[in-house]
Amino acid sequence: MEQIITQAIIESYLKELIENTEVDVAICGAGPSGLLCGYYLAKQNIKVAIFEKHLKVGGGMPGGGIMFNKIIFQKEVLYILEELGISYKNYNEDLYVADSIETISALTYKAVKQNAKIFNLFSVEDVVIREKRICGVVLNWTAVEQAKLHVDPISVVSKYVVDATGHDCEIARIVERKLGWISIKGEQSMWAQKAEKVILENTKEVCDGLIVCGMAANAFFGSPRMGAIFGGMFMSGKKAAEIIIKNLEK
Ligand code: 48F
Repeated sequence: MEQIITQAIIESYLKELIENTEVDVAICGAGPSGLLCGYYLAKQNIKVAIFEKHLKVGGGMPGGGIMFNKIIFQKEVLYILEELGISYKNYNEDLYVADSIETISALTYKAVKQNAKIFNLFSVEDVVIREKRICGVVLNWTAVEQAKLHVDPISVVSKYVVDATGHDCEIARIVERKLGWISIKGEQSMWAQKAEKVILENTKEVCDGLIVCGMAANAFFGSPRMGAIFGGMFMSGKKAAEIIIKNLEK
């Protein structure tokens, strides 16, 4: 019995990992923007793998504001909450409150059910390049990174890479540091209204093959943070997917 359990886990995991060594889109980070992007891509039958360095998915969403697990949405994104089956309550004429655990659970479930494949405990430590294009991610186990072990990584090739790593825009930083193809302005201090307004405009392809979305997009372009309001995150993840869908159709 025990060896069968072991074989089933190893065999089924390796099969999926091998199947995902070449994907249309590699998303770095399973926070709200990365999961939304993955959901909308997978909904269009685009092959997408999401690599998340932590054990748990969700990024900054489950913690709500200061660990009060409530999050805020604007009315413009209620149609997305409804599509995902997330309940919400009206707070005032513009703002709505949702449960952060319900929201991240529903979003994760819907993304996975659309066939976005999530690999947790994988850190993206570098990118794959050809001439002046980003065309994949270099991965190692997070445990290897944390233990600072000298173990070589593996690679996944893709048509597009999405940096959805949040405030640190880790993937863009790698490209800036190693390749010098881009220049990051860095995140500004809190200004919720402005941050929510500019995040959509900031969600774009910043060099061939690399799209920034979510808080990584604001950090990239020197825009402010916004705290536990998530309308911008949702719209940004959706826009990143739309940019890629349009480009893949060309
Ligand atoms: O930080 P995170 O939630 O980013 P987001 O989707 O949403 C931001 C909000 O949570 C919040 C906010 C209010 O709206 O400002 O902060 O932009 O999720 C980023 C995910 O990326 C993972 C990280 O563990 C987190 O789950 N991540 C970061 N670096 C890497 C990574 C990496 N190098 N490889 C893989 N995953």
